[in-house]
Parts: sequence; C-alpha cells; structure tokens
Amino acid sequence: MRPQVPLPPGSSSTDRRLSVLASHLDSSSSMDSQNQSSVALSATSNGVSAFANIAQAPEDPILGVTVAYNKDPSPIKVNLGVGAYRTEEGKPLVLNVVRRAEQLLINDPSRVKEYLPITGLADFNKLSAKLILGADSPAIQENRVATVQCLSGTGSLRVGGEFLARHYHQRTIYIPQPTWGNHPKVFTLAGLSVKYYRYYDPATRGLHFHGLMEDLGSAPSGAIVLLHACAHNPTGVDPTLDQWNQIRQLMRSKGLLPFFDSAYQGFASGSLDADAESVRMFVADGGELFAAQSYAKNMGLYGERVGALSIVCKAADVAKRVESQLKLVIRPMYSNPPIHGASIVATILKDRDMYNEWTIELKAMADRIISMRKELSDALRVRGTPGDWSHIIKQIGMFTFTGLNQEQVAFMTKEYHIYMTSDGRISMAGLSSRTVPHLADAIHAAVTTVV
Ligand code: PLA
Repeated sequence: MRPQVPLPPGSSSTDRRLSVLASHLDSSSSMDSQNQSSVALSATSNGVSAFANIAQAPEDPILGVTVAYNKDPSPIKVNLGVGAYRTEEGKPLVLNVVRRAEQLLINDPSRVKEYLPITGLADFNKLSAKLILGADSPAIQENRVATVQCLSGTGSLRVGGEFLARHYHQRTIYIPQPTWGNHPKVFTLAGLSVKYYRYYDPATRGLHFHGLMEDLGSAPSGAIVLLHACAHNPTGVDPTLDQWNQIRQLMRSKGLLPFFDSAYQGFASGSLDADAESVRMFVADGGELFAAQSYAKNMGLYGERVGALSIVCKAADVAKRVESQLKLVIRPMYSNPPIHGASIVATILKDRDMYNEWTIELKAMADRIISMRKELSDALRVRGTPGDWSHIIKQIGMFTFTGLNQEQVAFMTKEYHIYMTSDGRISMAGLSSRTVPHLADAIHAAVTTVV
C-alpha cells in the first residue's frame, strides 16, 4: 500500500476519496496510470477511443481467482478461492427450502413486480432484525432499530459506511488486520478513513488479543470499529465469549461505535443463535451499533444479492430519523432494492416449518465444512507433512488460513491446479472427500519443496 498523496487546499471530497482509495488499491493501478487515464479521458476523438490509454485494472484478489480457474482446462482443477458452498459432488447448492419458497412465490398470482419502497420489503426487514438480534431483543421491542434491505452484505456495509460519513462525528473506521479484502475499499469509497487494529498473530495462528485491546484502547474516542460477528474472514479465528465481553467493555468505555459484519451467521457453529452472540451482547448493554447481514452463504442466495443493514439506536424517535436519512443515501445509489431474494427470505423466516427446514439444511452445510477440516488434517498427518496443522481443526467457518506463503500458493496452482487466494486462504466449503487427497498432496509438496 502506498502512502496517501497530500491534496492541495480546496480539494473536493471526491478528490479526497480517490486519493485515499488509491492508497488502498493494488500497485498495478498506481497514480501514474490514473493520470494517464485522465489524459486519455480528456483527449478528443479523431477515430481514436477516448479511453485508448486506459490502464488495465488488476483482477479482484478473490473473485479473480474464479476467473483464472475458469480459464484452466485441467480436469483436476479445484477452486478453493471464493467462499461458495459446494456439495460433496462439487456442485453449487440451492437449498430445498429455497426451492420450496420460490415455488410458492411463483404459484401466487397476487404477486407483482412493482418497485419496493426505498427501504425494501418491510416483512423482510423485521424478520432480518429478529434473526440477528434475537426474537426477544429489547431493541426490537422498544422500536429503536432502523433496518433497511440492501444489496447483500457488501451493499449493507456500503450504505452503513456512507450514512456514517454523512452523519457521524468520527470518520475513522478501524478494521481488523487482516480482514476481507473488500472492506477497506468499501469504506474508503463510502467516505470514511480506514485504519487497522491488530487481530491475528501468525506466530500462534490465533487471536492477537493483547494487540487488539491495545489498538482499540488507543483509538480516538468515538471511532468506528468493524467487527466480524463470527467466522472471521480470512483467519477463521474468533474471540471467545469472555474476550468479546472484554472488547465490549473497552469499546463502550471509550464510546467506540461497533459496526458488525455478519456474513456467516449459522455457518460457524451451525447455530444461528450461537453465531449472533457477539452482536446480541452489544445490544444487551443498551448501546448503539450497526449490523450488516448477508444471506449469501447461510441461505445460499449468493447471486440474489439479499442482505440488510440494521442500526440499533437508543430511542425510537432516533431510529425513525435515522431511517429517513438512510433513504437519502439509498435513493441516489440504486433507488430501491430487488424484490425476489428478499421475498424468498421473508417466506422462509415467517413460516415455522420452513424456518426449521432451513436450520437443518444450514447445519448440514456447517457440519460438512467441519468434516472437511478433519479430513484435511488427517490427510496431512498420514502424509507426515512437516509443521503443525492443528489450526485446520481449530479455525471456524468457511475458511482455513493455512499459513502457506504466496510462493507456495503459486506452486500449488501451477503444479496441482488448486486455486486459492494468495494470502493462503482456502475455502473449506469448496472441498469434498474426493478432492481432499489432491489438496493434501499439493500442500505436502508445497511445504517440502518451496521454502
Ligand atoms: N463480509 C465478509 C466478511 C465476507 O466474507 C463477504 C463475502 C461479504 C461481506 C460480502 O458478501 P455478499 O456481499 O456476497 O453478501 N466474501 C466472499 C465473497 C465469500 C467475496 O469476496 O465477495 C469471500 O470469498 O471472501
């Protein structure tokens, strides 16, 4: 990452955003290439494209892995890049309960395709808040939660970020080191300034609790703090409940504002309630918080782009005014959200039978991921692969943060056609009993031949 370029006085907020963003982007989209692009943009035609000199942007570090995978003709290739659930047969999964809900929706002649309100489907919003905060949440009972339907987890983070940039007195958001690669970009473009707090200790392959507490302890009062509600991406390392409580106490004592990213509720432990404990702990103390929810993974609705942003406020009238301002953020961004995915979620969440069926299917996905952890760790033991691999079992959620370095990852891709992100993260949800031996062979070869 390059240092931020100082801007002359009088620069616009767009200049500031772009400059900050440039410092977070990959080196291949350097300021030089941005300058070239603006020259190209201002050039007049003569048959030459106004974009003739535009720089080739790098692929996304996560979604670009799928692009490379798709180009590889090898029959033994495996995609462990993006966090997308696959069956034992390596196929994408549409949950049965989702198919059932879709049938109901299709067969209902009263359904139309009108625009939703700016805030989305009202039922969906209520049920989503209930899902993350708990059915008996005092915040819901006291009507002090503003919930808006957004474009999956990413859209919820972006809308929340932009709301904060407009209305909150502190523009700095602390995010964990490391974190999901899109976080710094989303928040920077939302108009916030991003700083990191220590989170992961490579030496122990566990939580850097001391560093985390020290960094949040020295954050300026009122700063925003991004927390992964469960199944931290990419490390698979979560605080214990006791550590969460200490984090909560410290944050409340300094007036730090929690912004939870909940992209994996139900995927960590298999229990929707257990995976929401961290968030609910922060609601129980009466304080304020933001929560971005995604149904991509836990309902397998990846491409439907369905999620929600909830802002828990201290009083009902505040929540009402907050909601009115969220509408002003959303309207010029995408006007209003799509109807289909939210209707599926609402159909499932409001019907006891379907809800139960969902929890069973969700648990089956979480269990399959956990069994992949065991199989991979056994396979490495059988091969006598050097090193301590116990973290494969200990880590939680969709990913294992293997500790493999960039060269080892490149070797595995080149020699074994295994696709994963260059930070050594593998999606356990993309593995199957069939592909575990191949992955174990690749890891063994990588650690024994690439130093
Ligand atoms: N937050 C975290 C922590 C995530 O890991 C992801 C997705 C999101 C938010 C956004 O999800 P959504 O917008 O699709 O709801 N991370 C994935 C996919 C699974 C991605 O990078 O887009 C990943 O492979 O890391």
